[in-house]
Amino acid sequence: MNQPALEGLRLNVPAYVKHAKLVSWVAEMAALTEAAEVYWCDGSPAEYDRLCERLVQAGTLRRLNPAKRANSYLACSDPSDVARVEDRTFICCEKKDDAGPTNNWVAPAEMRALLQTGERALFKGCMRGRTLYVVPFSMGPLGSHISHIGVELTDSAYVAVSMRIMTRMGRPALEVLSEAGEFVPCVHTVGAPLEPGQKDVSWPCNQTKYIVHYPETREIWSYGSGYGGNALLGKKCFALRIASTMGRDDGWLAEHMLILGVTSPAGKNYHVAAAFPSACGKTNFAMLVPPQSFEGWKVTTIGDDIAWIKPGKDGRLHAINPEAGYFGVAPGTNTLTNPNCMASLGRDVIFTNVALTDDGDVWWEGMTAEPPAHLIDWQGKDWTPQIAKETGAKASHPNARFTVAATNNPVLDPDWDSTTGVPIDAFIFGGRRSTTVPLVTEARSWAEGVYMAATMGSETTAAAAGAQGVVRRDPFAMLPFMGYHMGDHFAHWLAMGAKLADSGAELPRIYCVNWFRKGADGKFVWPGYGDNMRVLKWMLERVDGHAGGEDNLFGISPRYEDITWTGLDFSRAQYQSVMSFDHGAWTTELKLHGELFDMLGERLPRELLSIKHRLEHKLAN
Ligand code: SAT
Ligand code: MN
Repeated sequence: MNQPALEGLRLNVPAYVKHAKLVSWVAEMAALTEAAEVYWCDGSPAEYDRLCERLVQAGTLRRLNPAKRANSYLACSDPSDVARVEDRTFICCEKKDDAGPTNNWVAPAEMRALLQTGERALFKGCMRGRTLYVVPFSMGPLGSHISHIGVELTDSAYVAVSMRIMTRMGRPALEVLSEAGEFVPCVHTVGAPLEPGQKDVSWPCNQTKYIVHYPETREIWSYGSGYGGNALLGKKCFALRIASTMGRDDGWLAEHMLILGVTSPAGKNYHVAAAFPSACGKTNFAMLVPPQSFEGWKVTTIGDDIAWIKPGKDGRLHAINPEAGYFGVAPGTNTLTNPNCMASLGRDVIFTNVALTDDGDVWWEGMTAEPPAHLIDWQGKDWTPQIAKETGAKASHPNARFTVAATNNPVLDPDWDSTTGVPIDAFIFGGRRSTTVPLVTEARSWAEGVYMAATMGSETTAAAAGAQGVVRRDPFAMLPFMGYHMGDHFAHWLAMGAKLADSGAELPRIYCVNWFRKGADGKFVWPGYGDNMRVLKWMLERVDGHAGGEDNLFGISPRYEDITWTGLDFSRAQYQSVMSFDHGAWTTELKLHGELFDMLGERLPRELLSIKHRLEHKLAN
């Protein structure tokens, strides 16, 4: 340990902290990063208010008009720090082969030299002049057997307050940890040390970024970014990349899935988990309002982004939402697309990279049909509809986000905090595809469902830095979030299914959906949003064994008459255009499945290859 740096640095350990290993790790990290002081977050409301006030003083947050958005703030990031950086994200396991071809890999020793131990290691002195916040958190309901504890050390107060919204953060998490409990250590720095007398900027960050995972030792190290999944380490880094490897080792699943509850008019409860890539409408689907004609049907939210799923005592798969808040995409959200979300955003919200109105409220593209006459855009510049027309300037960044507690959601499921989780009836996998993939298909077996999930493709969005609208394979919507070899993940799903089936349990059904087919006019054909309830209802009727359907190439799809159409004018011709199979498009599609399979090589389960051969054979006939 670097003794001179520790001189004069008090660790400020609260009396309630009893975990010796945690304290010594914090001491070690404080020495490495040369933080000016250490502060332990207790997660109290008073602390949240204090840290927010400090961020207002620093210019990171702006307090919004309390008459419009009570206790809410706007943060505007550095223009270079606006999304996850997939090319700077690394899985550092001992063997390259275990990370697989879909991950960036660096040997742990090499990465540790770069970040921690080398002469010019990036974390050495990276918190000079800043406070190191100790942020203990529980992913999942406190004390649940499916939950796990993490501790994030960060030099960003914005991260600390965001973690309070997004997780069960503070003293209660340490109480679960007790004296010797296991936790995932997460170290985060914006990578912008302050020299004595140096003035801070409102969004400190570094052009150099590293989002690093060591799955074998279950550690996370993040350098240079203060934004979203790069910095709120409980989310993608822990709850998906590290947790997926924990799940592989210990017989459970960590998935990029929303979880919703459905209650039928007869009062029957169902639970569905659905995987979609980032910015493809998971939050909207999780808060869906059934159409007016679906009287008596109710949808409730358990989670909007991540599911941890474990076999329960009853042999069924039970899911929890490891998070306690939503970090959702703002643009496009409005009272028609997601009224429950809009209702959640009235108070206690941190908005990031949306626009500021002249009366101290927020606005984003799509919030209202008519934009305000004048705004300050997310980069602090004047914005008017005229300027937008001339320059194409967006008032809010396309990946602008809101951070809000789940408890603000008016349709939060009563079981959202249940320590035993909710039993899953169906899995849904969906990509954003303007062509080729039909509205909905049910897999004929668990293995065919795994095949659907494995070969999913989606057009890229603004949630990640890089080109947008390009179709890429996004298996299980986990491409950017897998902590190990993708082929092994397919095998893990097949093995989980086989084990559950052996125990005599009823397996969840698996569906593939695509809300995003476009017509010749370039517009979406399917109305989506609340009308997705029509598709959901068909699925649940299938689960109950009393809905019709017909075989298509890769599963069973509803016929026009199998869907409830009351209250929607959607013709057979329109239906045909979202359900149709194009022979040429599917020939290409299967070739692309083949490219993915070739890339995964030896670790691709043979079972998926035989399913592909069967599909090719069917297509040829
Ligand atoms: O920035 S996050 O990774 O949290 C959001 C997303 O891409 O889903
Ligand atoms: Mn996500």
